[in-house]
Amino acid sequence: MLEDTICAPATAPVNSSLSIIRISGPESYRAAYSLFTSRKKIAHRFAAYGSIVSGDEVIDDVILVYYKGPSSFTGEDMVEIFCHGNPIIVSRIMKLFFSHGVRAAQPGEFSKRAFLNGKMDLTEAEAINSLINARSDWEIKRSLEQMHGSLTKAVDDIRNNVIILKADLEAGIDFIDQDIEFVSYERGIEISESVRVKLSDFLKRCVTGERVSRGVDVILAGRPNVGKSSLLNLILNEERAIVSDIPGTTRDLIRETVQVGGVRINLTDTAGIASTDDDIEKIGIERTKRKIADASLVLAVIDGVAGVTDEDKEILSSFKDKKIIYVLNKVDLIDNVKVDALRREERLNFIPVSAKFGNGFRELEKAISEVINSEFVDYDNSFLADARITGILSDSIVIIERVISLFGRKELPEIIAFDLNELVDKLSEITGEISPDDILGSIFSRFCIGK
Ligand SMILES: Nc1nc2c(ncn2[C@@H]2O[C@H](COP(=O)(O)OP(=O)(O)OP(=O)(O)O)[C@@H](O)[C@H]2O)c(=O)[nH]1
Ligand SMILES: [Mg+2]
Repeated sequence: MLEDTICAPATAPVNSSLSIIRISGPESYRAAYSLFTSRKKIAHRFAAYGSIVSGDEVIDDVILVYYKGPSSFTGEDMVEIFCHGNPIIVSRIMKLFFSHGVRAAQPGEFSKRAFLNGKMDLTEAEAINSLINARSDWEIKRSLEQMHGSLTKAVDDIRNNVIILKADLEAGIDFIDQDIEFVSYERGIEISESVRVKLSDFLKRCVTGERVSRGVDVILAGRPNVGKSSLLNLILNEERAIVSDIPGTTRDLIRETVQVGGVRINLTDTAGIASTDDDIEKIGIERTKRKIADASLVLAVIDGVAGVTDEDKEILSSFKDKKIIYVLNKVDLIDNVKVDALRREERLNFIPVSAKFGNGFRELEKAISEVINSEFVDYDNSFLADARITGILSDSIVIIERVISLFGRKELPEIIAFDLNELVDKLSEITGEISPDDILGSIFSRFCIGK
């Protein structure tokens, strides 16, 4: 346990119905007892109603909950105060606590204490941070799973394999004169190989997770005036881009983030591709082409009234290496017979939409989700890991590859066991069982105050 007692607001400094102030450490109870009118009601996990007072002056009427350590978030004695949501009140209550042996908490200090007191491991603490900062349903789901230990379980599984292999090797060393072999070199290679496969699979799942959480790059492209900006506005559900019947309206790239099918996408509207003498439009078209090259998915927009023109064909042929969804826009101006005819003649599986009236929007959303699902295979099975974790996994793969070659060269078991031990330590860094102070400092300082 740490000696001092810390305090911070757990809610944002805005006017709202409620604010929460958190206090953790050995002085929590005593400070609350001095400042709260219903002091007799202060009991473990009991919501007590009363006032916070400074001498005779009432600062606010609040609900106060006391948690006796170790049954609290941090594992220490804690108090949570639910006051009215005014930053002035929050600040006055905090100042009172500061005059009762309590100091202001650093960012992430509550979570850090929870970690140091064994309430959660590092992956679980980091998951709380990603849950709070999640920008899509997908990220929320992953964060919750990791808060409940999914990443820890995956690490433990691999680490246990390594520990058993190391124990068998060491047992062999102890009984060397009795000629008992606990693990043959061949078996050693086999087990290490399976560990290597598991580690690279783990790393792959982290890399996929990272890509999905950064957002999938989706781009709207096509001839001028086909309705790209109108589609952007429809998907974003706001009038973000200028729409006009003048071809060449959009020149700069317009990038916005939106959730589709529970996943974050970075949607970019572009300049219509055409031959033009306008220098600015030319620059816009150049940018569009570069952007298309980097995109994961292209929404190729075609004007339903004009049908598929030669210019469309030329543009479409330049997307041929890309994942494409063909969008037939302005279907409010044509009938189904024409849509079917176009589909047959052009052999393109269009999604008919009207960006102006919203027809076909659900189908378009569904098509985007389907492509993301197939593109990011197994994305439900990925992890939200940062550079710290992917770095540890890459280092671990280097070590296990070394182990495999040591087994192959029939090195002394002591030497192989030494490397296996290094691997166990490396993997323990993921959950924080072994973690240098500076790493902990850098992880928790990314958290916000009160967390
Ligand atoms: N009737 C109808 N008109 C549409 C539809 N979508 C777009 N329009 C109209 O088509 C014109 C061009 O729309 P924009 O969204 O500006 O087209 P754009 O592809 O972004 O054009 P550029 O930025 O010039 O490349 C505007 O007058 C829109 O109102 C639609 O689904 N139905
Ligand atoms: Mg436009």
